[in-house]
Amino acid sequence: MPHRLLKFGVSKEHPEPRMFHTPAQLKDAYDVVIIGGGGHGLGAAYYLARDHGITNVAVIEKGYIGGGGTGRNTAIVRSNYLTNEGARFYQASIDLFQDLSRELDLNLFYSERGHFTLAHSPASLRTQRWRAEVNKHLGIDSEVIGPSEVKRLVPEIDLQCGGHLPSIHGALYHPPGAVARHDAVAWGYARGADRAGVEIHQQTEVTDIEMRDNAVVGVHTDKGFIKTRKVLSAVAGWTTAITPMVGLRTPLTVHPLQAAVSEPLKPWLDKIVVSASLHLYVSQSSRGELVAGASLDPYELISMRSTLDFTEGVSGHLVDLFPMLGDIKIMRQWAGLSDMTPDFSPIMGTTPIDGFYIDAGWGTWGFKATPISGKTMAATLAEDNDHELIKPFNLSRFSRWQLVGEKGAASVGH
Ligand code: PYC
Repeated sequence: MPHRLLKFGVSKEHPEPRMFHTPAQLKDAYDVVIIGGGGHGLGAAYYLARDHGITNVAVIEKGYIGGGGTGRNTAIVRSNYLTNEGARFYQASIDLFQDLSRELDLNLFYSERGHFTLAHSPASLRTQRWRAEVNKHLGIDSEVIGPSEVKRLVPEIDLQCGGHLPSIHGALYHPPGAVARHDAVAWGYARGADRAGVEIHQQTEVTDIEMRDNAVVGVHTDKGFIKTRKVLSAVAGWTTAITPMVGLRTPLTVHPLQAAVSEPLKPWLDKIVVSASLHLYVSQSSRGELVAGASLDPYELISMRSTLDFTEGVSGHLVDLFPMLGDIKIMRQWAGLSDMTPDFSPIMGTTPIDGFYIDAGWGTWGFKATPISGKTMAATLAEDNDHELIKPFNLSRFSRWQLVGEKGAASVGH
């Protein structure tokens, strides 16, 4: 054990600086209040300070930072989307992710693996071709490969899926697909924002938003009232608790999404494998655990309880795809909340309420958008104008019927 680590372990003090400060109390007023201390809220705070010099900012988090969707996903990063709007947006996120460990001076364990979306039918292969064409057009590395190439790149896979399901016809292969340490992304943004002067208030709950003449004038919390003219709601699965405070209607529905990790295994899977037909995505973490998830629980519910039904399904499908996993143990499982939109794209930007901005609709694709959502929401708040990249995702698209249909690029059937 390194001497420094041993000294730290036996010391009664904590000689290392904390990741960020815990302010004793709220100030009377801030230029911006961000509701939600997940990756998106903290990212927005960080880029408000870095790109726009706005540091009189409070991030209000009712639990602990990164304790919501940021810490409950399977940490997959990819940009192989179906629409121009989606693919450009997520590619901009990858561009930021690739340099983020250096930028935040924190190892985010960003690891490019290559991402396979398996096709179990000719129809599914056609969708993957379409995605590949959109991707190539935008300079994103994606191509359709046949079953023998899948087998060459992932030799452990059973192309016949144990004979229980349609065999694998091919895959969309996306080499830049990656995984990252999700908690570290929240911590890195929190530390960067804190160093710039942003205040992070954990264990503080927003109870109401004060408005006058259709404009935000303040935020009520369980620790007191704050004056502010700009509020960003970045609370993903809790959005439907915040939007009624300003009388805003959204088409969001909230479903639980579950995931699990296995006991640690020797490294054998260096790719990310997704099968919509099997409702499965899996990668191997740097600790050797298989990290696997499924589709949404098929009912609307605001609950983060795990179910045995999920464990049985995910385990069975893992064995269908990789028969040698029959004896491994599932070590942990958990659930998060997915705020789903009808078109599977996010809701971002300005709203009809002056000073109220929204970052929601993150469904099952929020983690991969963390850096670009932080950056574009910061620009939108600073300029009170939707950033170019997020214009297509404005809430008003639902009343204009200009949806950005990304269902075909969701990892699993929902
Ligand atoms: O969209 O990449 C994805 C994803 C992974 C897990 C759930 N969704």
